[in-house]
Amino acid sequence: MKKRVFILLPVISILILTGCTTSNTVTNNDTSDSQDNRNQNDSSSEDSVEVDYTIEMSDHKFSITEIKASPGDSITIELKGGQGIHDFVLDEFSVTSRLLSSGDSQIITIDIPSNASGEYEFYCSVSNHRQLGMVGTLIIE
Ligand SMILES: [Cu+2]
Repeated sequence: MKKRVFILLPVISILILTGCTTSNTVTNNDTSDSQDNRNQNDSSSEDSVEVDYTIEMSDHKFSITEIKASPGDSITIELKGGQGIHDFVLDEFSVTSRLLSSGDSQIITIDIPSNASGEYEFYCSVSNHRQLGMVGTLIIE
């Protein structure tokens, strides 16, 4: 019986302490408001950037080498730089990304004409990366 009392006492004191600290944060409206704003910003940025593909670029390849889309689609690709410096070029639809190195990223949008079909090659235009196999295929079907 005595042991139970010893166990309960610290639990009760912890409850009292946490009760005090939570009531302090509730009365402090500034902190709770700023947390709400942060959450809203996070969700809105996710909403505004709906990415169809995320492609990482490293020496000397794209992490995804096959992209599929339908005529009239607008596809969004997030490019992430890795090892080396690379870009993403798709001549037929006049798409050229910035040069991206490790830590860089860029979101590009490819507007596919409604009369487009077939396969189109995208590639990295840096140095001889295309010849080294840094290519991929956009398949429109
Ligand atoms: Cu490259």
